[in-house]
Amino acid sequence: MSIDDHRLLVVATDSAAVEPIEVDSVILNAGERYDIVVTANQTVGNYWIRFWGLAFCNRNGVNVHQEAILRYEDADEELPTANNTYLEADREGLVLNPVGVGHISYPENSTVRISELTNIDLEQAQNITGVPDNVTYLWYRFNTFPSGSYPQLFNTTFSYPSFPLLTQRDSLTSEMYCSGEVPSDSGYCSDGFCSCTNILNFPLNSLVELVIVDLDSFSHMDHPMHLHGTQFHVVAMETIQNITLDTVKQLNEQGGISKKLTGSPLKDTVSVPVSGYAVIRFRVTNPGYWFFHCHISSHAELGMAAVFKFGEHQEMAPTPSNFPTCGDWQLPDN
Ligand SMILES: [Cu+2]
Repeated sequence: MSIDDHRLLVVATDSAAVEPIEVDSVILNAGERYDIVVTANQTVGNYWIRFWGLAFCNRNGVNVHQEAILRYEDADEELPTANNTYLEADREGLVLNPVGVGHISYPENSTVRISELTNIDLEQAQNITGVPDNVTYLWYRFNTFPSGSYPQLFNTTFSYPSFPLLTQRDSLTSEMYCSGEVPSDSGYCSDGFCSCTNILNFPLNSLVELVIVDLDSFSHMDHPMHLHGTQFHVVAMETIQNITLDTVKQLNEQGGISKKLTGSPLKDTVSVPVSGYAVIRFRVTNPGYWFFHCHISSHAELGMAAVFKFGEHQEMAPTPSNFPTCGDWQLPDN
């Protein structure tokens, strides 16, 4: 997203203030939000506000673009004179939140990654310093089966539970879900395709470090991973050539990932670098079952998701008495 002849002062993302940073364009992956301030300091006139589709919106000759008009007071009611083609929207200069690093060539020093932003929202900031109580490597890739290609966390497709986990948690039994990596000879897999309701446990008040790793060599896209129930700090992100899970694990265990543990930006959706990783940290304070998923709707629909269980059942808000349950709705007589 960019505005002709104007720069964008980004002041917040995903509802948390950041140290203002002036850029020429910002890339919004699915689910992300940015607050920007625009100074109308140009000649009175009309200027294109340009939206340039990437990933799915820039494939097989599909070049989605859209424009709006920034019209100054006293400007004529006419269209801006500049062309408004797809390629015209490729704004030069500094871009915040680049996608496809390693696949799209950006000029040197022309990108700012989210992890380089600085949080100034002290009210929402979490204390994430110290040794995490829990370090989880959450990795994904596309896997191809006779029925098609699936973006899978832990080589496993999330299957949606048949009832809401929070309000009907007493009905949940251990054979209804899996947790993390699933053995390929388990009952959740057949012909190499694994599917289950994946629930990861995080104790209340624990400090979690989640290392989200993209092992994909199929789609070359940055997946916007979105967590419900809490914001998180994005403390590091990087692109790695010939990435493997072990490389990232070793790097992290040997202290080879430099992390911003104070002042790192708060987000609820992080665009994970393709063939790379994002390290996020958060403090578990909001008991419940919370959905974690790729915010590209088709990927979430295909099961690129997991559920985070924060705290134990008795620590979660009680279900109101007579609360509706799945399947108890009756068709009215008429
Ligand atoms: Cu995705």
